[in-house]
Amino acid sequence: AELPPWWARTTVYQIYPRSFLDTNGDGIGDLPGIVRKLDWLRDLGVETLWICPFYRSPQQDLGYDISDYDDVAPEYGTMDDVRRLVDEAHARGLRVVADMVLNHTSIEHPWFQESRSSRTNPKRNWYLWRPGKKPGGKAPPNNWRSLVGPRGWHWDPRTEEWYWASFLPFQPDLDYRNPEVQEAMLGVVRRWLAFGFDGLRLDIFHALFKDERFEDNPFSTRILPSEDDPDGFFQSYRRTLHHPETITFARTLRRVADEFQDPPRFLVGEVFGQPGALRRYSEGGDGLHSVFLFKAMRAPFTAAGFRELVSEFEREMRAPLVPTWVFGNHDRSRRGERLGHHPEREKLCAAVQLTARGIPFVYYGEEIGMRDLELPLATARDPLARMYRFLPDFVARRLHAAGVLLNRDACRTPMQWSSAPNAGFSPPGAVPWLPVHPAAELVNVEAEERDPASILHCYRRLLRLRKTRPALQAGALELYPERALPPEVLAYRRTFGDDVVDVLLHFDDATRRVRIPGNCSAALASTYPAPLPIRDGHAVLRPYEALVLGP
Ligand code: TEU
Ligand code: CA
Repeated sequence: AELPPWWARTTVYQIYPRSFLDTNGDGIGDLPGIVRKLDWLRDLGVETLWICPFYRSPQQDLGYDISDYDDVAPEYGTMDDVRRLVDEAHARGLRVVADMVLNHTSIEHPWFQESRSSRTNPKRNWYLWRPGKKPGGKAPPNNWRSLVGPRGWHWDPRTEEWYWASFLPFQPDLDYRNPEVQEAMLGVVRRWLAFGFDGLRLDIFHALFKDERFEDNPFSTRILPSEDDPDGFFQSYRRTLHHPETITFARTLRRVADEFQDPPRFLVGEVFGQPGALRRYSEGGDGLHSVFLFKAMRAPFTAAGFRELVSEFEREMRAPLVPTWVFGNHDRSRRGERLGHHPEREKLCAAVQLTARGIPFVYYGEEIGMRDLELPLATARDPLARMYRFLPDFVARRLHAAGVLLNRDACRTPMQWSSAPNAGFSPPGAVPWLPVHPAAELVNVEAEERDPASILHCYRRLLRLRKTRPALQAGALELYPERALPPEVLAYRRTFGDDVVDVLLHFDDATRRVRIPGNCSAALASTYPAPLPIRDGHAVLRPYEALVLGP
C-alpha cells in the first residue's frame, strides 16, 4: 500500500503568535519567538505548524481584521522574519500553514475605505452594500444576523446604505460574486503559497457566499443557535452560510492550491455544522482537503460518547476523506476546563487525538494542560467580550452553558514556558499583553519536562510512536464490538498494509483487568510513563489509561 500525501498523515500544532514567545520585551509574542522555539517543537514531535494571522492589522480582532494581506504586523516582525520562520521550519522537516481570512477585511483596508467613500467608487461593489428595506433607509435590508448574535447589517451615514459583516462591524464581508474580488483574493492565496507556505487554514469559509436575492432567513434569533441544534442553526443561517456557490468556490481554490506541488499544498476549512453537512466541502477529492470537526469538544467524556463520535467521523468522513481532531482553539474554552483539570483525562484525550483516524490539531498549551484565565469582560482585548458585556444576564448564562466563551482572552494567555517571571514568555520586567495564568508556577514546560508522567511527555511518546507506525498515520479504523470489552473501555484497530495497531481507551477512574480484544499483545505505549506488562492475554488498565498494542 502507498502512503497518502503528507497532509493526510500529519499532526498540527496551532500557534497564536501574540501569545507564544516575546523576544523583544514589548509584551507581545512575535515571529522571532516562534523561530526560537522551532527545535523545541520538532523535538515535541508535531509535524505541521498553523500560525494564526500575522498580517498587517489594526488588531481589533487580533489579526482577523486584515488591512494589508501582503505585509506583516510590525509588532510581530518583518517580512524577513516570515521568510526565516518558513525556511527554518522547513530545514527541520516541519511544515507551515498560514491562516487566511478570505471572508472579510478590516474596515481600515484601503479597499473598504474606497468602497465606502461613494456609491459610484469603482470598489463600491467589492463589498455588500444594500439600501434599507423601507424608504428613508433606516430599516436594515433583511433579518440576517451575524455569526455572533446581533444583526450583521451596518448603516453607513456617508452614503446612506448598509454594509454586511458576518462577524463584527469592523470586519466588512467581501463580495465573492464580483470577479475582481475573486481575482484579488486568489492572488493573495497564490502569493503566500508561492512564498513557501505548505497550506492555508481558511477562516469562516462557510460564510463566503450569501443568498444573492438577500431574502429573509426563515427564522431569526438574537440568541446564538447551538451547533448541536442543526435545524435551528440551519434555519437562522440558511441564506448566509453553506451556500452552494461556496462549495463551488472550494473547488476553485483547490485548483489554485494544486498549481503548487512539491509538496502539494493543504487547505483546511473552518466551517460550522454537523460532520455530515461539512463533508460537502471536501467530497469528490477536488475541494478543500479537510474541514475542522468541532464535535469532539462537545462529546460526553465516556467510552460510549467517544464510540459514537468515532463512528460518526468514520461514517460521515469515510476514507479517502480525512476527519480532524480538535479539542480547543483560540476561540474556545481550553480542553482542561471541560475535563476538570485532570491530567490523566487530558492524556486520554491526547491518545484519542493521536491514535484515531484523522488529523490532530493541538492548540498551544494543550500539551501542558494550560487553563482558561477568567478576566473581566469590561477590560477585555477580545472585541467579542466587549460586545457580550451588554448581554442580559440570562442570555450570557445560556451562551456560557452552550460552551461559548464570552471572553476569548481566557484561552489566549501567554504560553507557560517556565516558573520564571512572566512564565518565560516575556523577559522579566516586561508586561505581557494578557496576564500570565497564576497556575504557571506549576503548569509549565520546564516543570513538565522533568516529570515523565506529565501531559507533555505523553504527547512526546505518542507523537514519536505515531511517526514510526503507518497504521497510526493513515490506517483504516475498525471499532471492536461493545461486547468485547467492559462498558468503560473503547477499543479500535488501525490497519495499514501489514502494520497493525490496537488501541484501548479506558474512560474510568478505576483500575481494571481486561481481556485484550485481538491478537496484538505487545504494549507499545501508554499514557502512563510505561505500560504494565500484558499477561495471559489480559491488560491492566489504570485510571483513564490509554494503551497502544502491537502484534
Ligand atoms: O471564528 C469564527 C467563529 O464564528 C467562531 O469561532 C467564534 O469566534 C466563536 O464561535 C464565538 O463563540 C473565526 C476566528 O477563529 C476568530 O478568531 C475570528 O474572530 C473570526 O473568525 C472572525 O474572523
Ligand atoms: Ca515582542
